[in-house]
Amino acid sequence: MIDGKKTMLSGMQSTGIITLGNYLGALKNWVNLNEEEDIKCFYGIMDLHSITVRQEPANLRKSARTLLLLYIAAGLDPEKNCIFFQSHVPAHPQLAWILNCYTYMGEMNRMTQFKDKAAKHADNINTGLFTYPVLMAADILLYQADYVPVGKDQMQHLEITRDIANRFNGIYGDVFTIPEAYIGKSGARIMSLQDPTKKMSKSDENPNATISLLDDKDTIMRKFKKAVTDSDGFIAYSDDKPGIKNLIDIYCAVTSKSVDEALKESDGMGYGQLKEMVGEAVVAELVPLQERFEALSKDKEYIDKIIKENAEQASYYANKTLRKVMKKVGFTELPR
Ligand code: AQP
Repeated sequence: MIDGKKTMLSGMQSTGIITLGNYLGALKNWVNLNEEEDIKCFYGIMDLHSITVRQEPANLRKSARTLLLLYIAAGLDPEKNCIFFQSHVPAHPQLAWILNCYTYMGEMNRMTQFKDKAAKHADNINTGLFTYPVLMAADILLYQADYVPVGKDQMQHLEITRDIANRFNGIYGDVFTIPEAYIGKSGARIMSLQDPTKKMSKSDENPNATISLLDDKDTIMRKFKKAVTDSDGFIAYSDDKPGIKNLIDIYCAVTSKSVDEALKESDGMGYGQLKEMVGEAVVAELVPLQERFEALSKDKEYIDKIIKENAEQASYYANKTLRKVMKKVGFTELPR
């Protein structure tokens, strides 16, 4: 709770350009929250999380700024919401260190995302990758978040955040708000266009598997044309047909139509026509966003101002919580 409003925190890692999956599963839902006057929203550009995987410095810098621009171009209002770079608020790693000391190895060992990510980056299984759920807990708890919008894949992280917060509160009194999952209107889970049994991920090495938010019209249409489907030759919405199901899910998430409506519209179509219909809907959604992105890219002064003001705002709230935590733990206050 901040200034009498419930608070919400979310964010994305700034690692490459975000995908249609990140957009439909998260960002588009956040934009809908603009309307909720009684929720104060914090959105992080989670660059500290990005370095759990080796990053080229210039790319990391560029990805982080691009992500900020995409947040705004998609419709997040930076005057109303606090949109900040995680690395600009040192309270994040400071609280994460403290919380590390209140988190058990056994708990971390149970994190399925660590297993997945470790398998993906077998040459660099660093301790940051292992403990990043604790940094995520710090991200959430610093802003006393009441809500965290989560997909199924993130539920385990919210659970551990709640466990750590409850443990800490149990020792020191009510320091942290215990966050709850916020279930948005559409919880679309978008799958890879090349392997529809796997989620669409910005780090996928096959560029045809993902739609990047900055892909141009021809690239989007070409990628949909190449999307893997099946050899049945008929359109149905079923788990047995993950490629077709994914195309329909994308269409519904982009147009806000129901599955029934999508099936009616695609009645009698071949797979090629369905892919074209979905591709065109995605283009219609992304082109205006890309135009806003282009315009924002040219306004360095405005973006710099947003970065600075929001870093100050985020730090103000985060430091308030951190000071309380440090006092409770027993650290010596700096004499004034
Ligand atoms: N395919 C997806 N469908 C729906 N939602 C998705 N999200 C990610 N992929 C899909 C949601 O996007 C938000 C930001 O995710 P993140 O950047 O913190 O990390 P992630 O979940 O690991 O996303 P990626 O794209 O798979 O990143 P990489 O490849 O870097 O690991 C989250 O809310 C997530 O649920």
